[in-house]
Amino acid sequence: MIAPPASRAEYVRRIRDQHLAPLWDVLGGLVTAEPKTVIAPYRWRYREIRPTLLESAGVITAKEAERRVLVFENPNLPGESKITNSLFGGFQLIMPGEVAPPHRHIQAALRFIIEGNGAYTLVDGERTFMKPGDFVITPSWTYHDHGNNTNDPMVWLDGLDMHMVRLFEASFREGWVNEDPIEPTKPEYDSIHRYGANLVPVDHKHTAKTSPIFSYPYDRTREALHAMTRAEDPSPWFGYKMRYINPLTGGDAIPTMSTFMQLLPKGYETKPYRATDSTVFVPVEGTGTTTVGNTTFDWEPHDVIVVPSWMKYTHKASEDAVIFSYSDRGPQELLGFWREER
Ligand code: GTQ
Repeated sequence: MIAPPASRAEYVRRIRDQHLAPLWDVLGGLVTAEPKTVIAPYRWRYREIRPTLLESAGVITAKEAERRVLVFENPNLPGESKITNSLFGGFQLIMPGEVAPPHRHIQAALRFIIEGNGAYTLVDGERTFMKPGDFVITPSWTYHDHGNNTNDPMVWLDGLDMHMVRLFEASFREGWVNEDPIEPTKPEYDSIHRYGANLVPVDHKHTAKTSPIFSYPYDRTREALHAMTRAEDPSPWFGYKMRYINPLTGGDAIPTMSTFMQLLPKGYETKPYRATDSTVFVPVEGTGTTTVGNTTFDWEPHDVIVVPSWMKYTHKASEDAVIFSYSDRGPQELLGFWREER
């Protein structure tokens, strides 16, 4: 028999030397009865941050920066490059004549186009030209660069799954042979022509986890939403809401991040809703308000709003509004974590 310790506190102090700790002191904080979020609800106003973003062009070139991005830092997590606990968000700026040099990484990226018209991102040898409202993907481990041959600055939202990759300590990154732009090896829009017409090349073997389509242009998304408004009543919780999918699997376009676009008719107010996926909303058209807990944010196009996990929220549209959003719902669903309450 081992003699009982002098006290619990003495015991706990002693086991620390063996790199052991008592679960009974931390269990309540680890296995909570409901989701506890560290994320603050927040809203960035594009009107306020746009001058700051454009100013960055005078601070550093896209080439020097590799990616000239202003990172959205959740106010509760300064210095962590997190817009939510699992997601990265930032606004990337490419000025006329600039190229952001080629590289590839395990981290997948989504691009949601904010401002400018006609700069390109090249993914896997294929150039996609970007317009506001387009949703563009960069699958894991595909070489990509971005270039702007237009006369205007180009701005898009970057969403990356880098904090999930970091959690698993699974990051790899490689530069291209040099910093020059990659020469396209495929025709422009090849992927959307090949896979975006409810057709698939007969010999295609689907092995990639990510959508074979690199660009989901806004005009098609918008048309789909408006068609829904003519066919049915809005959902009390979402208005008219669509999820971007990989047409070969029916799953998310990017397996680690879910992406959505929704339409709220003028005057429409959604009923309180919450889910375990902290979500980033980016209005594209219209104005309105989002209430999260007891905070109400008014918004207009290109603002960025964060709604934390399991906090009740409602959206209200003052005019017909279209809102893009992204979250970690997909990976939560795959792992069996995701829940919602209507
Ligand atoms: O465009 O490849 O916002 O690698 C952060 C890391 C964008 C990109 C970001 C990146 C990129």
